[in-house]
Amino acid sequence: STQNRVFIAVIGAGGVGKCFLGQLADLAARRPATRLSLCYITTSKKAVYNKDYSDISITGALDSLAASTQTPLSIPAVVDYLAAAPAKVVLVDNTSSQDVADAYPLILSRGISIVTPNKKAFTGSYKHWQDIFTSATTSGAKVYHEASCGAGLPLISTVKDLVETGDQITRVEGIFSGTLSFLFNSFAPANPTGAAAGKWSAEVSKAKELGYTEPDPRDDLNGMDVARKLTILARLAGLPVESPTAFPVESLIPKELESVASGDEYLEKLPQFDSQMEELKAAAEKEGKVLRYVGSVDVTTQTLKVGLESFDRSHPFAALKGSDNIFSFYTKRYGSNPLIIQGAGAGGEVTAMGVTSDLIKVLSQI
Ligand code: NHO
Repeated sequence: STQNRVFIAVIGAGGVGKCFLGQLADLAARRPATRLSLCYITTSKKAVYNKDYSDISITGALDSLAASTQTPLSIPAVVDYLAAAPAKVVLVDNTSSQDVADAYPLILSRGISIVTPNKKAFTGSYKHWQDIFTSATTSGAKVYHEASCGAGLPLISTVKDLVETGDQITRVEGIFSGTLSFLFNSFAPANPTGAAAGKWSAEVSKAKELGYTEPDPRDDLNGMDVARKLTILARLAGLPVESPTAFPVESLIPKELESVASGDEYLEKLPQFDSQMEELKAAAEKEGKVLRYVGSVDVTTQTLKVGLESFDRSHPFAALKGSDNIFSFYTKRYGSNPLIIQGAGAGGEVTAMGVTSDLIKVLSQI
């Protein structure tokens, strides 16, 4: 019978995608009542699929991909292939592709559900945001994107629960970037211990060596990743934010280095500008505070901003460790003591967990 069979299509098998496949294999083993049939898997170069929809082994999927001579289908062809499958389909978008994100309204309108950590679809125009959710409502397909903000931390589900139970979110603020969290926790620790903090440029190089930053660290330091995540939370809290560039975002890249050709050249020249960040750090210290890179949305005044702020050493934002994220939700019900969510906000396994938990939600609804 096809009753308890669900087809899974996976686009993207990089850092997050590989971890997701491990979690999917585990889920399939623990959930014998549903047959999770992997029917399509692709990277940007190679694909594996069978025209008769016969199962691709989940545990062998990466090896099959490596050995495959099939190339990816075009997006319209994938949509046709999946829409014709003989049972419900969930598409897992583990890419950061704009092309895939642009196709969400089409994919959903054909009855294919989507789970994804990809921020692009939810940070385009407000009209694209509306098209996504309207298409889903009309066709009955589901769309979940928990890991598009704060990796596996339950942020999006929490915002939805607050809104749907009739609470009013008045303000959200947080440390949205794993990379920037790490940088300020090391550069300006609330409780310095032992080794002195390095210069700003040395901490940026260290973050890159540890694999926290994007290949070009400027992609983290320009604040756009934070602006995208803030846009998503603000829209869920009820604000029709037009785009992640529609509000002030403070870039941490010195003007002189904005247009240097490569990330390597940026890192090479960054020490010449260390005094800028030292001065900001010293000014905060004079008031007994530490610098943190924060995103905030005031729902009441419809004000969004992303940038540096100073916090008392006893503030929860000051005491963060490693590359953790933290988010405070001020609401009518919670009053002046916010609901706080904190923990790892980057990394393959925790991001994949957000995707897998979304898949479990979809499986219970389709
Ligand atoms: P990779 O490792 O580059 O893998 C991308 C895969 O997609 C590759 O297999 C590539 O071949 C495939 N691909 C790309 N375009 C394609 C196309 N058009 N068709 C088919 N395949 C295509 O990327 P990741 O690291 O695995 O990331 C995947 C997605 O998860 C991205 O959208 C990313 O933004 C999102 N994500 C990742 C993380 C993380 O920690 N790695 C997080 C959240 C979401 O919370 C995390 C975070 O924000 C980290 C952030 N940098 C921070 O806070 O510092």
